Amino acid sequence: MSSKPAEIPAISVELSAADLGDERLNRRLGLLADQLAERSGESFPKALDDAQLEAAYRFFGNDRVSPEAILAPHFRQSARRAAGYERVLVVHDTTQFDFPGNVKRKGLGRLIRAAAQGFFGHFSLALSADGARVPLGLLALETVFRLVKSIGHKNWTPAKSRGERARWLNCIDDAEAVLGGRTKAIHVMDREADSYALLASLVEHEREFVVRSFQDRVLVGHDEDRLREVARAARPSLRREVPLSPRPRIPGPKGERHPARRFRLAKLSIAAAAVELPRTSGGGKTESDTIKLNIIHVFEKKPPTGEPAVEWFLLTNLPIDTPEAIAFAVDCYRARWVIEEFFKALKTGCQYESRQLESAESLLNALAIFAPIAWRLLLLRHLARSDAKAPATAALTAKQLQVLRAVAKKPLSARPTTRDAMLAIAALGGHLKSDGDPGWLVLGRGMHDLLLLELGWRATRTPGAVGPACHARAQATRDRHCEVSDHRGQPRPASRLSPSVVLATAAWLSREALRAGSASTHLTRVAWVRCVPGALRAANARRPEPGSREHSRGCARFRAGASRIGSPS
Ligand SMILES: [Mn+2]
Repeated sequence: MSSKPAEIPAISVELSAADLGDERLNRRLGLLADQLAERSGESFPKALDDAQLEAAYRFFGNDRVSPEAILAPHFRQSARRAAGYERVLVVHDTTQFDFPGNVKRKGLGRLIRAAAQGFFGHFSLALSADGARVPLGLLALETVFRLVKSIGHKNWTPAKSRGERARWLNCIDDAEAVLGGRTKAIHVMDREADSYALLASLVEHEREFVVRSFQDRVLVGHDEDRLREVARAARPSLRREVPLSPRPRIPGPKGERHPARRFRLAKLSIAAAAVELPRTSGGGKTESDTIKLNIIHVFEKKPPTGEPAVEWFLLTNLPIDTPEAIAFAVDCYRARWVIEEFFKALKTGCQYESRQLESAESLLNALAIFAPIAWRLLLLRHLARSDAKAPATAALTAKQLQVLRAVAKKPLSARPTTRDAMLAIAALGGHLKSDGDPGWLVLGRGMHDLLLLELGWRATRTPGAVGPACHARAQATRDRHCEVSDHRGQPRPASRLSPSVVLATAAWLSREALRAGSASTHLTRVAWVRCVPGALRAANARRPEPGSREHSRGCARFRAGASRIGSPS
C-alpha cells in the first residue's frame, strides 16, 4: 500500500480556498487561523493583540461567515490527502461541547447534564488504513442542538430521538461524497451506531465498515441463539497480545461501561463468524428484510484477578476468511481511539469549551477554525511519535538546548534527537538510567529545572545582576495569568498555582491526552515536550512572588544554574 510523506500545512494554506463571499473576509480568515494555530491553547485576549481581538470577535459574529464555508476547503484537502492511499479509515464519533458559566448564551441547547448549555459535534476523521494511522483530516461535521425539553432517559425511543441518529448516515454520505470514489473508505463507529437501518444502508451501498455491536440481536436461521452466543461459540482463529492503556475512573453511566483499569498486555483470542440479521422494528421500511455480515468476537480468556475481561463484538462486512483478514478488521476498530485524541486536541489543546463567545453562531464559526487546528496538532504529535529520531530542535528552543548541553550529566551528541534531549532532561530531574524509561514526574521536574536554568542563563547575561534580574522578571510577569485546567477540566487561574503545579498539570493533561492506545510510552513523552508549548510558556511566564519561600528557593536555583553554566559567550 502506498504511503505518502506527511505534510503539515499552515492553517491559512489549508483553508485558503474558503469563499466567504468577500475578499477581505477571506484574508481575515487566513490571518486569524494562523494566529490562533500559533497559540491554540491560549484565550483570545492572550493569543491576540487588541486590534486583532476586535477583528476576531467581528469575524466570528459576521453573518456572512459560516462554518460550512470555512470547513469546505479542509474537507477537500483531507480527501486529496486520502487519495494518496488505496484505502482509508473514516472514524465517526460524537462529542459534547459544554460551555460553562452562569451567563446564558444565545442559541445553545441542553446537554446530558441538566444544568449545562452547549451542543454536540459529530465528526468524521480520515486516517490512513495502512497501520500507520496517519491523521489525514476531517471529511464531515454535523452539529446537534437539543433545543426543546429533554426526553427522559427512560422514555427514550428511536422515534423520539428527533432525528439525532441521522447524523451517522448523513456524515457517512458527506464523507463518501467528498472522497468522490478516488479512495475506498472503511467506516469505523462505536456502539452507538449499532442500528439496523444504518447497517442495512452500509451493506446496500457496498460501503465497508467495522461497528461495535451494542444489541444482542436475534439471528436468521437460529431459533434460540442470539448474536453473542453464536459469536462466542465460534472457534478462535488467532491470538494476539495487545497493550491496553490505563483508564481513570469516570463517574456516571459512562464509567460503568468503561471501568477503570491499569496498563496491561492483554492476551486476546479472536474468533469470527458469518451471520444474518433480520430487520428490527426500529429499522426503516426501505431497508431489505435481512442483511448478511460478519461478527468478530475479541475476548480475553484469563484477565488478571480483579480486572474485568476485555470482550468486544464487532460487526463488519470486511472479509473474515483468513486470520490476517480478521486481524485487519480488528485493527481498523482499534484505530477508533484516534478520534478521542482528536476531541482532546480540540478541548485541551485548543481550549474550545473555554472560548468566551456569546452566541451559538460565533461558537460554530470558531469551531470551524479550531477543528482543522486540532487535526494539525494531532498530525504534529503523530509525527513526533512515529519519529523518535526527530532532531531535538523540534521540541526545544535553541537556547534551551544550549543550556541543556551545558548542564547535562552526560555529554549530548552534536545533533541530539528528541529522545536524547528527553533523557537528558529526565536526568536533571533525578532519573537514573537503571530505572528504565523516565516517568512523568521525573520528566516534569527535569523540565522545571531546565526552565529555571534557562532563566539563570539569561540572568548571567547581565553581569553581576543575578538577583535583581530575577526580581525584575518576577515583577514583570507577576500579573500575567495563564490558563490551566484542573482534574475536572475547569479552568484555574494560575495565580493560584505554583509553576511546578502548572507543569505537573500540563504533564497530567497531556498524559491524559496521549494515554489511549499508546504502546510506546517514551515516544508519548517526547510528544509531550513537543506538543504542549503553550503550557510550558505558561509555566515560564508565571514565577513565584518575590520574598516567598518558593521564590527564595527558586533564586537559589537560578544562582546555581548561573554558576553551573558559567558565563556563556
Ligand atoms: Mn461515541
